[in-house]
Amino acid sequence: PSAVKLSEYRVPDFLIDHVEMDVVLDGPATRVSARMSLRRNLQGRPDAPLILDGDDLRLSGPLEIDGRALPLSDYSVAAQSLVIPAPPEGPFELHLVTALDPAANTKLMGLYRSSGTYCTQCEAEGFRRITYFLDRPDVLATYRVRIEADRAEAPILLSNGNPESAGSIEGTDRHFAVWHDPFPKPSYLFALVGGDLAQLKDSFRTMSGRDVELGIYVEHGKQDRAGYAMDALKRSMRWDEEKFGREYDLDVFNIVAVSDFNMGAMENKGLNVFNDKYVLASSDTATDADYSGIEAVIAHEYFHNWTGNRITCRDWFQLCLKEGLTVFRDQEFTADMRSRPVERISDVRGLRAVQFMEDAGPFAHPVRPESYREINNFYTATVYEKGAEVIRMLKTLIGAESFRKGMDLYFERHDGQAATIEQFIACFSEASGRNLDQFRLWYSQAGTPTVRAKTSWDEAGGTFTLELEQAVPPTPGQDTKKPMVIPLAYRLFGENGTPLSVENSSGDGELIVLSDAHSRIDWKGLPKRPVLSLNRGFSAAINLQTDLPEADRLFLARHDDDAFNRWQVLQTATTEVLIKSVHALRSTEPMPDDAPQIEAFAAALAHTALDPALLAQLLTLPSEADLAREIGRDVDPDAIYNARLRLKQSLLAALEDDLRARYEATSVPAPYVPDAAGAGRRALRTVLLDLLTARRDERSAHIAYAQFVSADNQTDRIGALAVLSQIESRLREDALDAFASRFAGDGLVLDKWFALQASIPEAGTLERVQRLMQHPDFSLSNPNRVRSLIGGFASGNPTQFTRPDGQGFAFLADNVVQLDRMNPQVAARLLGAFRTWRALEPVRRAEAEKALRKIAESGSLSADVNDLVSRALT
Ligand code: BAL
Ligand code: ZN
Repeated sequence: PSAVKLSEYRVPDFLIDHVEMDVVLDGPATRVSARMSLRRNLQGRPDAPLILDGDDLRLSGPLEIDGRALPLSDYSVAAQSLVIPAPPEGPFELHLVTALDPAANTKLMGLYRSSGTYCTQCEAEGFRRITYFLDRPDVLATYRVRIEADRAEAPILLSNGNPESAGSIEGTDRHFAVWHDPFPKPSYLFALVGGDLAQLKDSFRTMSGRDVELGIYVEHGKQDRAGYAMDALKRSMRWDEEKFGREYDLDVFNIVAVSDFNMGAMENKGLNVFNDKYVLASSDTATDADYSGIEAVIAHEYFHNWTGNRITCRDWFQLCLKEGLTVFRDQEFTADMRSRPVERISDVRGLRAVQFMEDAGPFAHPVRPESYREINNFYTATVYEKGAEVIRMLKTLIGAESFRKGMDLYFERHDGQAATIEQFIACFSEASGRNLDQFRLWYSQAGTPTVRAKTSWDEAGGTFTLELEQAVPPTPGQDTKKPMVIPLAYRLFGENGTPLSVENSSGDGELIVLSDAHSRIDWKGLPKRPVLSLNRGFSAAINLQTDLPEADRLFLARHDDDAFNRWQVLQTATTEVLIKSVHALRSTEPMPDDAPQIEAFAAALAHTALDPALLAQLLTLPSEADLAREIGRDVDPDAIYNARLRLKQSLLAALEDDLRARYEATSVPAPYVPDAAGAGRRALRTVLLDLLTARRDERSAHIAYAQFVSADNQTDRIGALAVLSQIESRLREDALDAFASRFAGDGLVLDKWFALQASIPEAGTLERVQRLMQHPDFSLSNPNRVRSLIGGFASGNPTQFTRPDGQGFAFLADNVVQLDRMNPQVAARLLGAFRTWRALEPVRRAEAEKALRKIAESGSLSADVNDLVSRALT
């Protein structure tokens, strides 16, 4: 398909004000009747034909306009479109019926079946697989939906909005329900569910005193795993009222969990459909990470009700308008619910591991892309996570008060509209009185800016100087870049760690706004050289290179009152040592001295007052992916793996007693509670276990195995199994077998088991993964299973996926091609593992290219896969 371009946006020629749908769920004979109230858009082209979008559709029966069948000569219909060259001039009602077979819909877009339940996924372009429509986000309509189904097969019938009526169909075993959504919405927010599901009920009283009925629907027998999601939902509803003044607007809010879902979840108006991974949790089945994932995704989808649904996107180029903003909101929610610094560290870790990688490779694109060939490929870390960072930078730049004013103005001005980034930013310009034209480059320029910081001290004049230099690297289609607006939060510290309150020459409080390519800031009248803490809290999403002397780093590690930067200085120092080790392992250079790392880790371990969650972050080495990104070219994943293992072994040799003592202290006999404090303690436990077992010998295996068998919750169990799975031993296989028998049939839990095995850094892993594909609980048609096993191998096993013999790449290529025939979206996602292939050393790089070419040449590929493969190869 040809590229869709932002510059070619045109308003729709027709509008749809209201839709009456009648959906008869009847297996392969499912029928959808749609009556659309259409009118010409006065802003559109006056003589334009009516062109409705379709995808793989079959019309059943004649087309009617205002109750009269339209002669065949007056329209043309194909699987992908329906064209009426000369529709009536005034408003009219178009009626059409489509015939669907939901069970045959393996793409999981449109109306499909998951474990027998009828469900839908329409974002971005799935509604056109249900009926012919103006399937674009700037066409907003109200909907009334009647659903009819067999009562035994589908006792639960749900759609968007409020329930209007329900009843039996006389003389049959069938029944119906009618739902009405009074809020105009784009078709991508349409949803419908029909199935035999259990319901967890609750209610919420809004800030204005309205009672909202809440329902979470899950497979029978799993209701007791939905309690945490319900609690998270109520907390999200309250938080949005308190922090953003946003109240829920319908009488009901329903969530349905399904086991086959391409995304994490979907924010359909009043009826969120979820991947069950983000709903179901019990202490026996879910880890702390699962619980916090549920909390975040429940919040995210709920927050979309205002940022996404009440105000939606004009077109798909504006995806970050709702996604970046809503990720920002869910991150803030988590920070309020849990520990703010720990949330920040983990968000930044995630950003660097995925988005910075994306920004540095062939898939780099602006937060607001300017062209696409397949929109499904733009649900990326750049649009979501970098999009959230842009909002955070905006808030830092204009201040919390102006930010809230801007949000209020945005809600007030654009409620009910399909908006753009320009309109969004204009609200903040007005609220703050600040010109944000240059700031908007964050939306249009791809690539992660690098800022170099150089400090100097003039003893005689008491002046401390910071010189800053910024550059944005070239990315596909963007060779040269303009300087960005980079908000750098900072603090100067004097002796003993006291913050100094001294104005800088730019006069912006403890914030430097870098907007030129070069900039110089002076602090005058200082008695001694201060220590600078820069980019505090990761205020700007940049690569920062500083010339901090070792003494300043040690000082900051001890005294910085920004926990993020305390973590960052240790990460930076550890990264440098590890990179030196990587070079040494690949040459005859001597190995670097680990003593400073050992000292820093010892100091952290000795700090008993530290939040265990923060200590866990401090003791976690930069990941293999982090190191690969920092190295940037000629990457040898084996050397990176060995450098990390070697450092862990040195830390263990020097600190074994301290590590063991801290490890033992993390074991408390209290019952499992999935709260932040307990999660922090358990996270620390697993990090310490990983260090304690760094020798990877039989004794190490026993230590990990002991935690595995004694664990009374899934976090400790999986933590132990993850560590044990890295150690080649009989105990590992025993533990893996025990886990598999205990959770046989529970795909969601076995996903962890699949992923762990896929990540084993050993030559036998590829064969193991191939064997696991035959496991009775594995299925290529279930996206979660595919992501765990195949995705776990491709994205979670740097040494084996990139095997120098190319077998890892070839395995992925074969599976992508096979999966593409079934579910292009899931197939394309797997190709994300190739985002850094060009940075590999030459042997691996050549093998990666071979695999990509093999995919490219394998014949009829979906638009999704075709787009990514060709971008990867350009
Ligand atoms: N809108 C797709 C899923 C999400 O970002 O919420
Ligand atoms: Zn979202």
